Amino acid sequence: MKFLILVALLGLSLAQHDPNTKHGRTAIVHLFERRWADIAAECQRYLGPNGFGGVQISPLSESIVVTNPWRPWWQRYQPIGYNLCSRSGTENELKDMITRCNNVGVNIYVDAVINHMCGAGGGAGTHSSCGSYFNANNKDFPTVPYSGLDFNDGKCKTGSGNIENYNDVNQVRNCRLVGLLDLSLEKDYVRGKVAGFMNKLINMGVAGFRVDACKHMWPGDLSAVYGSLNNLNTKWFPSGSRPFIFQEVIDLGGEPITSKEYFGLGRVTEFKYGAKLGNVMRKWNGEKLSYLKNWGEGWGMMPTDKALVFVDNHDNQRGHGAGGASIVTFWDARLYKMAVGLMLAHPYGVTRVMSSYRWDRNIVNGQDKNDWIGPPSNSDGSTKPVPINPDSTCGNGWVCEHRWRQIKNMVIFRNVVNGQPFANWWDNQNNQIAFSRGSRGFIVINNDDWDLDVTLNTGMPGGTYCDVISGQKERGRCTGKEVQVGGNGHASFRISNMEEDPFIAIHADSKL
Ligand code: AAO
Repeated sequence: MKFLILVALLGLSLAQHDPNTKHGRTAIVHLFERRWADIAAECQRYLGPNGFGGVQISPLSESIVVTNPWRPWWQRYQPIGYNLCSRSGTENELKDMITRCNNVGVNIYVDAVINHMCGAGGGAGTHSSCGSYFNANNKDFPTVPYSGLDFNDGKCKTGSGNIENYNDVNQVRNCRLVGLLDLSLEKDYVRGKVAGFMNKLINMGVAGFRVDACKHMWPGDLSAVYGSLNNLNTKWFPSGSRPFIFQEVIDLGGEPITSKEYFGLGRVTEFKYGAKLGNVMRKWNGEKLSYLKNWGEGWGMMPTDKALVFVDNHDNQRGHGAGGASIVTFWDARLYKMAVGLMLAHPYGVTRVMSSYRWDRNIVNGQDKNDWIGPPSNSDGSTKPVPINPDSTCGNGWVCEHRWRQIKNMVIFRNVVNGQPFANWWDNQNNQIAFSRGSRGFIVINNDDWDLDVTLNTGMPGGTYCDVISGQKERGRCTGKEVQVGGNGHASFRISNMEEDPFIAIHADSKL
C-alpha cells in the first residue's frame, strides 16, 4: 500500500516535468513583456505555423506601478494581489490569448510570482496595475487578502530583514529577497490563496508555470502548493495532464541550496548552461567548441530530464540574476545565432528561446546603468504593439529573436529530430564541430578564425539538402546553400570564417 502511494506520488510529480507540448513540438519562446493581444496574434500567424511549442509570458498578476525609475520592467515582479490586469492587458485579453494560442497548438506558461509581494518600501495607495488599494507599510493587501500575519518576518534573523548571506539557508528562504515582502508559504491560508490563483489560470487553459524565485521557498511548501493544483483543462489537454512546472533556481555551485532539492517537484532552470556556453562561444578561459563532445551532464549540469535550458534570460541579458559577462545575447548577434542553433540542435534539456526588446544601454564599468528600462512604450507608459515589417522582422524596438530565420529554422530542426540520438560527432580539436541527430539532422559549426573544409559522415540518407541557416526550402527550391549527401552518408562542407553565419544545418524535411 505504502509502495503504491509512493508510486502514485512519484507519477504525479514526474508528470510535472512534461511541457505538454502538442504535435511533437519541442521549444518554448519567452515573449518578454509583450501585450496579450500581440502574443495571441503571434501564436496564430507565426508560432503555430512554425512549430513553436509554447510561450512563457511575463508576470500577469496585479503589480505595483513604479514611476522612479519610470515604469521599469521589474515592477511586474512585485505583485500586490492576484487580479489579472497588467501592463500586457486585461483579464479578458488574457483569456482571449490563452484560447487563441491553445487553438493553434501553442501552450501558454505563466511566470508565477508567489514567493513575495511588493517591496517593503512600496508605500501605500492605488499605484497598482488594476488600481487596487494596498499598503506595503503594514503589509495590507486587501484584494487577496493578506495581512501582517501572512509574512515571514518573524522568522528572519537578519538585522535588515533582507537576505544578507546566501550561505545561510534560513536567511535565503525566510528573509526578504532584495526587500520584497516574503510570504509565509508554510501557512495553509497562504498556500490556499496561491493555489487558487494558479488554479484559476489552469482552468483558463494555461499549460504550466515558470515559478519565480524558488531558491527562496522551502521545497516542502512548494510541494504542498503544486499538490493542490488542478489537472489541465481537458478542452485542450488529455485528461489527467499535470501542469508543467519549471522552477527558477540559480545554482552555479558554491551555495548550500542546490537545484537538486527541487528535481522531484518539476524541472529546474539550468543556469550553468548559458554561462558555460557563453565561455565556449567567446573562447574565454581556454574553452573550445570541441570540448562540447560531452555537453550536458558531462559538464556538471543536472540530468537532462530535469533541465530547462536557455542561452540567456530576461535577467542575465541585462546583468541581473546570474551568469555574468560570458552570457551571449542578441547584442552579439553572430555568436548568438550559433549558440542558440547549437542549443536547439543538441538533445539536452527542454529548450527556451529568448525574445527581447532593444533598450538604450549605458554600460559603466561593466554595469548597465539602464538595466531597468521597460518595454517599448508610449509616453503614458502603455506598452507599444509589435508591428511586423514586410521582411517578417519586428518594429517598434522589439527584437523578436525567435523570428530570425536561423533561429526559427532551428526550432523546426529540433522538432524534426525529436527523439533521435546524438551521433556522428566530429571536431578539429578546436572550434569546428559537427554532429547528427540519428539520421534525421546534421549541423556543422565553424567558430575558428580560419575556414572549415572537410568531408564528414552525416549519418543522413543520400540526396540534396537545403541548408536552413543560409536559407530554407521554399516551394521545393532552396534559397540558401545546397548540401549533397552521397549514398554512403558523406558530404563535403566549406564554411568560411568570414561568413555572417558560419554554420550549416540540414534535416529530413529540408531534403529537396
Ligand atoms: C527591484 C529593485 C531593487 C529593490 C526591489 C524591491 O531592483 O533594488 O530592492 O525592487 O523594491 C526583478 C529584478 C530586481 C527587482 C525585482 C522586483 O531583477 O532588480 O528588484 O524584480 O521588482 C536572485 C534570486 C532570483 C532572482 C534574481 C534577480 O535568487 O530568484 O535574484 N530572479 C527572479 C526574477 C527576477 C526578479 C525576481 C526573481 C524577484 O527572474 O527578474 O527580480 O521577483 C546570486 C544568487 C542568486 C541571486 C543573485 C542575484 O547569484 O545565487 O540566487 O538571484 O545572486 O542577487 C555569480 C554567482 C551567482 C550569483 C551571482 C550574482 O554569478 O555565481 O550565484 O554572481 O551575485
